[in-house]
Amino acid sequence: MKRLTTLLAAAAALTCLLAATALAGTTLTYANFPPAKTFPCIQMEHWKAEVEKRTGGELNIQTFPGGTLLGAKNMLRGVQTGQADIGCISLPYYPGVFPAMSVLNLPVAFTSTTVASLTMWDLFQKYQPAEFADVKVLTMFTSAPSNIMSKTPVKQLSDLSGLELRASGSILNILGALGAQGVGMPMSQTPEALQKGVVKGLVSSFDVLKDFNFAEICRYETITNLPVYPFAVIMNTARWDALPDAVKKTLDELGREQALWTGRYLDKHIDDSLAWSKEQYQVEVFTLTEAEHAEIKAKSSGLVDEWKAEAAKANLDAEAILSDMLALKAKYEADSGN
Ligand code: 3IO
Repeated sequence: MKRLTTLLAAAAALTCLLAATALAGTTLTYANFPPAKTFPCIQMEHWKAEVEKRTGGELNIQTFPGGTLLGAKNMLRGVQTGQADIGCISLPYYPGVFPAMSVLNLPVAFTSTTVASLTMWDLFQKYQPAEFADVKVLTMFTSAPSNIMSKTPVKQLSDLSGLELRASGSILNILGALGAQGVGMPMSQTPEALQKGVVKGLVSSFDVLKDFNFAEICRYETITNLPVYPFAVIMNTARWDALPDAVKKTLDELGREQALWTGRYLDKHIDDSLAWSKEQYQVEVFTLTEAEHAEIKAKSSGLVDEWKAEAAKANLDAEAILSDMLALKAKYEADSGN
């Protein structure tokens, strides 16, 4: 009898718990690889707040910054298999996996994160490339154009000779062509690599000077306007399919808005970060001559052909994707209000 009472009590408790869960709606996990104050996590928290507000609490998001649920390299697989419901990936960490959208990583001289992020979103909507077929894409955005942050001054291109710099994707090839020693690794491993001296600097956007405190160790910054890093926020397909239609609609409506919000946030934050670094650590900023920019361009041009060849192998219309990207870039550059 005592056993039966215990069993009934347990059953009642379970029923209450299930009812409470139903009332509170669905909770999805969202994994991210870099620390909480970096821009991929700032945009994650903004998205979470918008989603919870717009669905009236029907959908809740539990965020995991700093690789606490999935790291930079197992993010894609972790979302595909459902270890996390949602994850944020930097596409250059997956060479060969995203032949279409890696076009955003080419040296085409983006000057604004907002322009690059909206260009990426529109291009994805137009082509819906097969490389994302087994996940649901919630939003896309890019980092700001990449520059050199280093422990020793890079005042001119010849200072790059043999210099070990952390990067990912196409920037590694560009560094090689310029005589530097590109070292490929995710951003989340870079603090340790800089500390240990495995690398003497990195090539990324200036937000990281403040958000990772890289300004302390990398006192020299060189404006190079190298490619942006494209990102995607992806969701497990089965979890997406299980969402109510109204929730799906809300999330779909947020896709472009989130790309725009993130672009604007980062463009502004780049300026804040550089100003903070000058004040806090008196970092020096070097600019290159026009001839040096021309040299970078000339030595990077082969990358576009390499990308085209890779895209063609994946049965993509490379010429169309590239020209559409450049047209979108020009359109958004002309439209300052975006
Ligand atoms: C980046 C990645 C993680 C956190 C902050 C960041 N700012 C710019 C980037 C881009 C980058 O270097 C990368 O590896 O994705």
